[in-house]
Amino acid sequence: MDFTLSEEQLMIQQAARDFAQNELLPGVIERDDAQRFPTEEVKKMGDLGFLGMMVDPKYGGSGLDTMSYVIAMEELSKVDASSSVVVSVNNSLVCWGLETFGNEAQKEKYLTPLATGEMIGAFCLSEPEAGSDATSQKTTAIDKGDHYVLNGTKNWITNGNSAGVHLVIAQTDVEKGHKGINALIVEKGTPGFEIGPKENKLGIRGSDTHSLLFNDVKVPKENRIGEDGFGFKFAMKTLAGGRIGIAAQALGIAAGAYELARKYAKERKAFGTEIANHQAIAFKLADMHTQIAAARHLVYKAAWDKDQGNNYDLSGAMAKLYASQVAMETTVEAVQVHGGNGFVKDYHVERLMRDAKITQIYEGTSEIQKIVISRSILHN
Ligand code: COS
Repeated sequence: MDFTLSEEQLMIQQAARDFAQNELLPGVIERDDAQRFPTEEVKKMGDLGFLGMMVDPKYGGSGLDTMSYVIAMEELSKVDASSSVVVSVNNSLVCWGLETFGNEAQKEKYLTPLATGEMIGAFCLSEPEAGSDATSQKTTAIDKGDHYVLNGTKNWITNGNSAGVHLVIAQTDVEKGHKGINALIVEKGTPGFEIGPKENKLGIRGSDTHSLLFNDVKVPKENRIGEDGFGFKFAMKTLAGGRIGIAAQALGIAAGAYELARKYAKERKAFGTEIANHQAIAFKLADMHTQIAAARHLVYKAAWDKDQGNNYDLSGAMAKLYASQVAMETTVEAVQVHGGNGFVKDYHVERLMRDAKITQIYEGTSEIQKIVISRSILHN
């Protein structure tokens, strides 16, 4: 196993770093404050190929590996997790799901505009009573021959209002339990499909999180992904890869906070010297650096597993569990290193601390990751 980055991966890392510094950083505080979606920034990321990184070039993607994707996610997330979550959802949940399990007609119609950033996608699994308990879907997709009729509510949907296409998980046959669930491609604007109010969130406030309401929405049968009843497996397999993207996001948030804390500690003086010369601060930086390095190895290992064609349920869950914990701990300590300045918005670390929290919740809470990990180590 060799984690030395290739020339190409180093170029991608530099391109993502430059984009984050030049395009994301200038408005990031203001977007967070105003809860404004990064529309222009997402468009530019599409132009640069960040929205369909792993998609085959014949569908407009960049044709890169998962390693390149996590490297880019880390760099973007150091600065703006509200923008990087768009990258993560579009790449891992929407494009990957469609490319891996969609048919040729679905790929031609939807994957190309999604991979190029002409439009973005959303992944709609969570419901008011089915977040972690994902098999308890209350949204129904009743089979009417050549179409399904969709009814129900989805909650906390990232890109909820901005997405042009939604992958919606719904129950067709209650008797069959999770084997009666389908995944449907639903276009924004379909009659009966309403976007609910925007959520007012603790973190990733620039991202666009909504509930979605489906009221007798007609979805053509050709928009079902995979065989009848494949929807739950689709969601699980897709989320397993999504977790690697969120682990990389958590890693980036931690690394971004650490870099700010390190710089600040070398500039700020107290008791006649830079605070980095006080062991109380130096040891915090040592801990952060060590934990981030460990998190990065787990993230790279999960990405490597995916690129090798190995099963990545376990390595992805471990990467997400640990990197999100490191994101939380590092950002809290980065605020502490900044003292009073850490508590005000201009220094960025308070935003990173707020943004870190969601990485322990979405695409499977830390408790869900522990279910996945413990089942894997106990039952295999
Ligand atoms: N890949 C493929 N199939 C999977 C899978 C995976 N990673 N994980 C589970 N499955 C399959 C199982 O094999 C089972 O199918 P079979 O009965 O054919 O064997 C089916 O899915 C149901 O699995 P299970 O019986 O383990 O379901 P549980 O209700 O116990 O729940 C967890 C499993 C907890 C892992 C699942 O509900 C989960 O991941 N929940 C969190 C969902 C989530 O991330 N929500 C956030 C929403 S997106 S922001």
